[in-house]
Amino acid sequence: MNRIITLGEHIIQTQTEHKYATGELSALLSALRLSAKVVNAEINKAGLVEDIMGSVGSQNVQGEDQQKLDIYAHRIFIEALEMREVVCGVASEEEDSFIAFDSEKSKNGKYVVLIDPLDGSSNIDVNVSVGTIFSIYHRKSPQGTSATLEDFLRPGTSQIAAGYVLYGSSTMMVMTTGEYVNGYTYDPSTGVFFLSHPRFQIPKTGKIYSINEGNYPFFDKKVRDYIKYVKEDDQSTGRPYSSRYIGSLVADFHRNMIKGGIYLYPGTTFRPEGKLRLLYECNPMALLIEKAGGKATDAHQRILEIQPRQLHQRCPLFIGSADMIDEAMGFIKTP
Ligand code: P6P
Repeated sequence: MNRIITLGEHIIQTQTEHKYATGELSALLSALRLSAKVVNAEINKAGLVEDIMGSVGSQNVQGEDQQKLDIYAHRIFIEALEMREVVCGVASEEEDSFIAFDSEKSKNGKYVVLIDPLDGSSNIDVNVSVGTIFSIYHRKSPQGTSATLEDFLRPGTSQIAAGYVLYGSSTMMVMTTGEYVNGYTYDPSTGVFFLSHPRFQIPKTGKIYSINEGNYPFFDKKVRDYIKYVKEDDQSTGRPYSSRYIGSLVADFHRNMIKGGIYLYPGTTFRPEGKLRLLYECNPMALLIEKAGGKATDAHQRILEIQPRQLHQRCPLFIGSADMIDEAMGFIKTP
């Protein structure tokens, strides 16, 4: 029988391979692991406990209705990260500005975290999978001082770790802290994440495309030409492809990681920059996909090379199997 490795053991095992590891990143990842378990328990009660369903009547900086569980998840992750005192600050989708932790120990923390605490949360009321997405950097500002905006406005190539939690038919944590992407499946009977997908690789190609075709009239002609192409009847190239769109980035991304596929959230005439946020959605997913052998682009450059200007800036996202991205960029690439 294969030795079962828990997430905690695997963090220690992979971290001790780094000769300068001090255990602080392990403590940070442990805070994310704990928060994922707590949020998972609450999500699984949605529908049973009236007061956690629906929206709170406020909107986040994106102008999106904040769901009760959005705020709950945000609070759980922020508090867990602050408690560990290895992070000097956090930027969250649910807060207009970044949060600089003010304890002396936190100010000495080496890391900053950017997070979408509950992505796809509008799906909770209809029992569809949702997720948490996180991105971790070494701070730029000197230890012993408060976090600054420059700690967060970083290209994705500088991430030292990134990952997501998928609260789905089973709850999984998928992350990279170095060379590989590893997937861990949660066992609710023991309250433990176990390594289930070591050294995750996305298939080089696939036959699934994920896009909200309801926006078709508002896409650039290049995107519309690509969508027409994937729907043509040409068995020699395996077309038409299958359309799969859950409306939850983490769920669509995870399915494509396993089966191969492409996820597209292009710009539109009413929102040329697209909907997804660069820092805590596109960058972490782009790091994961490249480490897993796939590609991620805004149709002009690698997502990871975009130099951020604002905390909540959006960017178009084309992400998935390398050959499918290349095929799509044959239609969509912009100079
Ligand atoms: P649309 C959820 O709000 C999200 O940020 C992603 O998780 C998801 O892929 C996308 O937006 C869905 O957007 O416009 O298709 O409803």
